[in-house]
Amino acid sequence: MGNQYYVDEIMGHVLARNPGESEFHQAVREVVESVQAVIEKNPAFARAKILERMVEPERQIMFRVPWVDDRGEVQVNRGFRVEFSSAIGPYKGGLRFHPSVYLGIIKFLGFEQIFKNALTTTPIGGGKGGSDFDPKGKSDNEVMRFCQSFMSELFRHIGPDTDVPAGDIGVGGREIGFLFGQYKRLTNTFTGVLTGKGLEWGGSLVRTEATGYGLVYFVTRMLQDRGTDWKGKKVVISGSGNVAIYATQKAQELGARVIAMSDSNGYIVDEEGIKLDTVKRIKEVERGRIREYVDEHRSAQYTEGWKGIWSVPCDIALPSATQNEIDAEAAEQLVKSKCIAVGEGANMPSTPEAIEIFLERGVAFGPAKAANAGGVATSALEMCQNSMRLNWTFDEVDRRLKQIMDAVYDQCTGAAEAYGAKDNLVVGANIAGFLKVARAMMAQGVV
Ligand code: NDP
Ligand code: 2IT
Repeated sequence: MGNQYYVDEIMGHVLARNPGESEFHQAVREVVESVQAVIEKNPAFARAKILERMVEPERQIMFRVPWVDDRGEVQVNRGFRVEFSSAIGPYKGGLRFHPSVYLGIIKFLGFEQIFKNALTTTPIGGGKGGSDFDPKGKSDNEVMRFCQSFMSELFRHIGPDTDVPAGDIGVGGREIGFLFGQYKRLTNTFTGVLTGKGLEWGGSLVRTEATGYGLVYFVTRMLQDRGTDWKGKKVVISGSGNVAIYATQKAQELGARVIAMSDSNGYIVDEEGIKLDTVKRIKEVERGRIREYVDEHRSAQYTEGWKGIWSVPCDIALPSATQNEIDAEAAEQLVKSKCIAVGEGANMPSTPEAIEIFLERGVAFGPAKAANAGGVATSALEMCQNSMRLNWTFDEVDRRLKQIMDAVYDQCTGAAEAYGAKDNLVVGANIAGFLKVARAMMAQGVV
C-alpha cells in the first residue's frame, strides 16, 4: 500500500465519522503521517487495524450539567469525558473548563494523551474531559455548585483503577478540591480518583510545578544536544497559568531571563526579567489579569492582544497557553528573531504550518506530547503514592520527574533516528508512543 494512500484512507474515515472537529482532525493527521512508516514495516499492525481502532475512543460520555448561580438563576452547561485508550493503564488525563470546549477539543486532547502517557514510562491510558463552563468571574460558591453537579454524573464513570481525571485549563487546586469532595460523598470512598489533590489529602509534592519544570528539563536536553544551556538566554513564555508560571520559575532558576508572559487579553514585556512573585500573586491569589503587572513594575509594558507576544525577539519560546497559538506568521517572526528552540508547554500550540517552518529552518522543536508530559507523569507518581499510602519528599518526586523527562527525550530521539528522521522529535514522539500502545493492543486481542 502506498504511503499517501494509507494516510488518505484513514483521514477520509476520520473526517467522515467526526464532522466539524477540526482540532481532532489536526491531531490525528500528524500521528498518522508520522507512523505510516511503522505500519509499513509491521503489516501485522495494519491487519489488526491498530490505527483504525486507536482513532475511535473506547467510550465517549456527554452529559447535562445544571446548576444555580448566585442570583438564583438556573444555568445549563455541557460535560464531557472521552475515554480514549486503556491499552496500557487506566484512562488518565485532565479536565478543561473553558467556554471554547466542545467535543472536538476534548477528542484532540484525549487522542494526544494516549501517546504522551505512553512516553512517560508509567502505566496510564489516555482520556480527557471538561465542560464549556467558564470559571472566570464566578464566585467560589458558583464554582463549587458547578463542580458538584459535574461530578454527580461523572462519578459513575471514573475510579482509581478505571479513569483518573486531573486539571487542565480552568481546573486547578480549587476545582479539584470541590470535585474530590463530591466524589467522596457520593461513593463513600477516599481514593486516588483524581490527581492534583491538595497536599493534606493525598496530593503529591511537585505536581503543581511538574508540567512547567518538566518542560524546562526537556528543553534542557534539546539545548545540550546543541552545545548550549539556559544561561543568559532571553525567553518568551505565553500564558500566565499553571504551566507558564512554573516554566518561568525553573527557567529563571537555571539562569534564563524570561522577558514576556501573556493571558488571553494581551502580553507584558519586562526586559529586566519578569518578577514572578508579582505574576503569581495576580494570577494565583487575586485571579486578576496580566495587565495589572505594569502597575507595579515601571520597567514593563503591556500590549493588548495575545498574539503579539511572538513578535518579541527571543532565544527560546515556550508556548504555554492554548492550541494553535503559533501560526505560520508567528513562526516566521520567531525564526526572524533568531529563536533557537521552541518547547511546547501547551497542547498543540503550533499549527502544522508553524511546525514545518521550525523543522525546515533548523529551530530545535520539542512537541507537546513529549515536552509537557511531566505534568501527567507526576500525576502517575501521585497515583503510585496513593496506592502505597505513602508520600515522597519534594526532592524524591523531582528526581523521578527529571528521570522521566530524560527517558521521554531519549525515546523521542531514539525513535526518530531509527526511522530515518534524526532530530525530528515530532516523528520520534509519535512513533515511540504509538509503538508502546500498539504492542499492548496486539497482545490483548481485538477489544
Ligand atoms: P491555566 O488555566 O492555569 O492557564 C491558562 C493560561 O493560558 C492563562 O494564562 C490563559 O489566559 C491562557 N489562555 C487560555 N486560553 C486561551 C486562549 N484561547 N487564548 C489565549 N490565551 C489563553 O491552564 P494551564 O496552565 O494548566 O494550561 C495551559 C496549557 O498547558 C493548555 O494547553 C493545557 O492543555 C496544557 N497542559 C497543562 C498541563 C497541566 O498539568 N496543567 C499538563 C500538560 C499540558 P486567560 O486567563 O486570559 O484565560
Ligand atoms: O494535558 C495534560 O497532560 C494534562 N492536563 C495533565 C493530565 C493529568 O492527568 O495530570
